[in-house]
Amino acid sequence: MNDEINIQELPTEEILELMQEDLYDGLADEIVAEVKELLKRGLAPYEILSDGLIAGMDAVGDDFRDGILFVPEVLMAAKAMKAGMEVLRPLLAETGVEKTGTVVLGTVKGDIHDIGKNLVGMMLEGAGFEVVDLGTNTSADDFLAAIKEHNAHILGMSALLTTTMTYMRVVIEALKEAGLRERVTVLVGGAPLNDAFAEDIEADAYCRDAAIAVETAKKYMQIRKAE
Ligand code: B1M
Repeated sequence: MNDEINIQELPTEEILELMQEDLYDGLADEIVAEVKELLKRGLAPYEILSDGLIAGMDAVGDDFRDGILFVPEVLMAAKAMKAGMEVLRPLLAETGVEKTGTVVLGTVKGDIHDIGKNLVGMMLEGAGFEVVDLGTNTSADDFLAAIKEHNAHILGMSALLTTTMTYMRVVIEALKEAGLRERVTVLVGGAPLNDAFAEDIEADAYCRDAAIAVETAKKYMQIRKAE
């Protein structure tokens, strides 16, 4: 607990370090106060995300893998992360730019990890995309129905487990069968993926993080417009 710490007196670097510890300890109120303090100091929202929240979540992931943390603690950390992201959401999504295109986004079937996917959605909205977020545990049928209903330009799929990333191939095969594959750009992301996997399942691109997802989505929209 950092009850006695007055964050206003701490240098920015130390607040970022404290954020990583508080995220690890699942302290949502403290995370919210720290995010607000850093914004007051003029830090860019994306910097707070990567150097504070995501860095903290990386440490959680390492200790989860090594059996030091268990699901309840990781859930607390995820809750604290989401609380911090909620403060940043309007800033990441605030641009007022013209709609760039429509993205159907979801975490694939069998997988309930949604923090990275939510971040990608927020950043895409910030870049002017309309985002149809299908949530987690999304089946191929649900992806296809949403693509048709919203006339989507891009399908974004997220998977955090080696056991669920393979479902992306199932979705891409279903797109082909439905005659939709040429119509939609498929972008995939999530910690266990890489370029080779994306190529193997015939996705258009692998996106290592949310910023790259936005960059890649914009690039494909430009290619479409040029065609
Ligand atoms: Co899970 N979990 N988890 N977990 N969990 C991992 C993924 C794991 C790597 C932990 C570990 O062992 N080190 C491991 C997977 C191992 C593997 O498959 N090889 C694991 C495991 C094993 C499990 C369970 C099976 C544990 C169990 O029950 N025994 C279970 C599975 C449940 C299920 O899905 N069926 C499980 C459960 C959970 C919680 C529910 C407790 C919780 C999820 C809460 C939630 O999301 N609401 C959780 C968490 C939090 C994690 C870790 C610690 C953190 C994930 C995260 O949010 N990262 C994770 C360890 C890790 O990744 N280091 C772990 C922060 C986030 C911002 O990053 O999601 O990578 P990330 O997103 C990035 C990029 O990847 C990219 O951009 C994002 C932003 O920059 N990106 C995209 C992601 N999706 C994209 C989509 C795109 C583009 C880019 O579309 C265009």
